[in-house]
Amino acid sequence: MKVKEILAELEKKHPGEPEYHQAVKEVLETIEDVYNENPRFAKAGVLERLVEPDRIFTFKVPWMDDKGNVQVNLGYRVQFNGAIGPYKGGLRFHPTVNLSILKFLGFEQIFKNSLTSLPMGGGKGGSDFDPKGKSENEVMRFCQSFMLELWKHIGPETDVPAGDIGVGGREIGFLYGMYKKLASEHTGVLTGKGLNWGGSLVRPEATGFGGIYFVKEMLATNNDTLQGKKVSISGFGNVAWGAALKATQLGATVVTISGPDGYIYDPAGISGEKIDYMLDLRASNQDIVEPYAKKFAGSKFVKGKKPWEVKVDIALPCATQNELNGADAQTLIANKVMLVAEISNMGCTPEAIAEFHKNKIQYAPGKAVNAGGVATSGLEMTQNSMKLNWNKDEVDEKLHSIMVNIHEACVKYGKRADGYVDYVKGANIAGFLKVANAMVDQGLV
Ligand code: 2IT
Repeated sequence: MKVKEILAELEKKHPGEPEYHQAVKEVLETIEDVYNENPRFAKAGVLERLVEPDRIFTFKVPWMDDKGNVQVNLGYRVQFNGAIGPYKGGLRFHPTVNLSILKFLGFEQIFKNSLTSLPMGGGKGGSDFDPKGKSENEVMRFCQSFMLELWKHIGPETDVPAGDIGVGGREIGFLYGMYKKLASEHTGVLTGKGLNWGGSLVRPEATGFGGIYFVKEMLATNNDTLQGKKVSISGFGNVAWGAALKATQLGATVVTISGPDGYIYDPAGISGEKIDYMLDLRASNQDIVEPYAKKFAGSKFVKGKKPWEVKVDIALPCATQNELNGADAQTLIANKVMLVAEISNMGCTPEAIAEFHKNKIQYAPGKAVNAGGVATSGLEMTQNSMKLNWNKDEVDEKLHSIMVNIHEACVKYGKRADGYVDYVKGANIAGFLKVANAMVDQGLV
């Protein structure tokens, strides 16, 4: 196959997009064998078409701050691949957002959504808007201006955005309100909506819960469980919160969370009111975790460091891309980590993944582990279409069985002769096959 040529071509055509190249490289290298075994993929130019988004919208987002000053941000929506369903994926509001980041996220989303077994294509969007320190009115004015442009390109059967970093229930509310006003309709055009206006139970918890259900399955392959395990988590947002909640429920002790300012080490375990406090920390819009150590005795704040230096059984990156590098992986391995599962998107660098594989550490990538978030978004879309609401147990059961199925698919395509499971390969092949076959079936479009 021409993996090398396709990558070289991509780097030439789109220079300065390292995260995007990283995501594409990982997928192409792991699907090479199945691609070569199916000549119909090459004949249909599947890879050449798959690596380019269907289309990208870029727009200006002007808004006025509380002091009356005009501010201008950039807005984007990347509609990456719609072979198996409407484009689906989150919106990220963060100062680091650029096309490389959104194209990597949109590309990953194609395979993640395919793995959920629900009919959703891949997309992603967002803005370089920084929510840190902004007032609620400023956030609202920004969201309204953003939607004033985005609404032309989305719809419940076309493209269904949701949240990501910097976009939670509050932002989805402001975005939805503006969409509804412009389109004159109440419809499932966004997911992560409030419970009283079309949202689904369990969606807020879903990414973290799904991640822990997946970890449970990984452990079960070695007849092990979460009971008594020491767990480190990075981040302190929605994903970290859901993961801490479920891991604790299943008997693990979560000893860290982190922010851009450093990490919290709490040997007694982050449970109960401490997990609730994560929501207060996030709502304060300060993007720091230090106040946790002042509030809870026995915990400490470690300034400017990542939590991967703490000795644990299980490490769960829950913050952002490339947050765990080769040196971090070596530290974890020296400290006898048994399992690493990304609940953030592309949380580990290629060097870190290589360390885990070399040392036969159980490791699974974000596109499999964190698929519970978008899967539950898919369940929200189903409920919106049927105009009814499932109860908590119904949604949670569906989420659980989706995660068990994703794990099974990873094992099916990723198990090596010695029994070690390459979850990267397994997830990429399982996700790819469905999309590639759909693209071939639908002709050159
Ligand atoms: O990365 C992700 O899968 C998300 N941010 C959730 C996307 C969604 O449409 O629920």
